[in-house]
Amino acid sequence: MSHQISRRETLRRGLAATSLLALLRDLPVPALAQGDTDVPFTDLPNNFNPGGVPGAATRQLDIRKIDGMLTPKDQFFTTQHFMKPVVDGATYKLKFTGMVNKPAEFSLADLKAMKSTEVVHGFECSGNSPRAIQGLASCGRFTGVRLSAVLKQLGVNSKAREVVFFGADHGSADVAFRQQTYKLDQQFGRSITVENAMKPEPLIAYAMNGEPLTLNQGFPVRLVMPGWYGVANVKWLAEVHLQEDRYLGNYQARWYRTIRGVGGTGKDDDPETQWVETEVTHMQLKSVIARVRKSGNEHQVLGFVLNDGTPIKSVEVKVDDGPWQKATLESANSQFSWKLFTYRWEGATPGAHTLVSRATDANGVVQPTVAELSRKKTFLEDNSQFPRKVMIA
Ligand SMILES: Nc1nc2c(c(=O)[nH]1)N[C@H]1C(S)=C(S)[C@@H](COP(=O)(O)O)O[C@H]1N2
Ligand SMILES: [Mo]
Repeated sequence: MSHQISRRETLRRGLAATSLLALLRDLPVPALAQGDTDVPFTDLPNNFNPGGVPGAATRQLDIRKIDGMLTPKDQFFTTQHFMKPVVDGATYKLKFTGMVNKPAEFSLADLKAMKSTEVVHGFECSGNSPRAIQGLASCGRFTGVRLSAVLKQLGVNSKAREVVFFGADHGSADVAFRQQTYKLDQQFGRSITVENAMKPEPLIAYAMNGEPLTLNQGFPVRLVMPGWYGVANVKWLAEVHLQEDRYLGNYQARWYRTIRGVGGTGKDDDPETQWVETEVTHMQLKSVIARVRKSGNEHQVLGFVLNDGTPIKSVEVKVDDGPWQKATLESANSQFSWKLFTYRWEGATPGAHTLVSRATDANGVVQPTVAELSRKKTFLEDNSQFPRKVMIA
């Protein structure tokens, strides 16, 4: 944690008792001044958010409300495949099974007694897109135990290659085998390689933004995979199972894959085109303009970047047919947070305008345009540039 962030933390804690906190929450974004107004987007509805209905099946974040690094728990996006399981924290046990030298069970108290680590983790559902007004994304500060520390403590059999994470949730789902589709009860499960499990990032998390996880967030315990798409972050974590074979569960092998055309013409039956199928793992580089604010005679554009944790080289904003202009990355950003950026839009003239952003990472990867992404068949991992229309009064 940088000196700056810990200073912010101190400040935040010091203010905790005052009503100022709501305004200053984690502070990365210039605070709203009196008389500031939001410039409405004219391309997509401005009332899309189903609202913070407690216990609702899914919830999108209204990205126009982003005003700080951390998304409050009652706004944090949420989605899942089945009914949310209500787990009793008092009797909860997290099981480690399969190819560990010492299979074990941990209560919530056991986990909380172990050395804790924090990570600010911004992530999106791999199905997030313009259609969802990019509202299947949020950022939280998660607290938990390093998965690698627990695995080292239990000892991993040298033949183990996969670590499978099962949620407590299950339900009936279509499971396809060749021409046959079965309706089978499925427990939600995802896997990663032992190599990835031994990295320092994966966290067995029991808190977000300093409070216990909510039901939506996977109470009492979830896996946190910084830099990975939402689906890898298994909620209501019940069992961690180590095995030698690849895990081929429905939500690992079939539901979360991407098909892209490489070479040739890209026509479906073109023998020169190679159709490459990949798993949904790390987040693809994406930037999104979330809100536009009018402050006096100036306009301020605010947005966020999501990616796999590679440092960001630049974020640029383009107004209408103008040149790409550098946006400013906020100092509170960290490796796995979403990266907030602002852009001062000077000389905005009355009338309709189009704004779009693009991110470039330190490896030279540039966020693609819609056209550049057209060779991706399946809808997941849509990280295309997202133009927005606004009307300046
Ligand atoms: N147990 C369980 N974990 C799950 C899921 C699920 O259906 N069951 N859905 C995944 C998907 S697809 C996403 S996008 C994220 C959403 O996390 P959130 O609700 O905390 O935003 O949870 C992931 N973890
Ligand atoms: Mo998702």
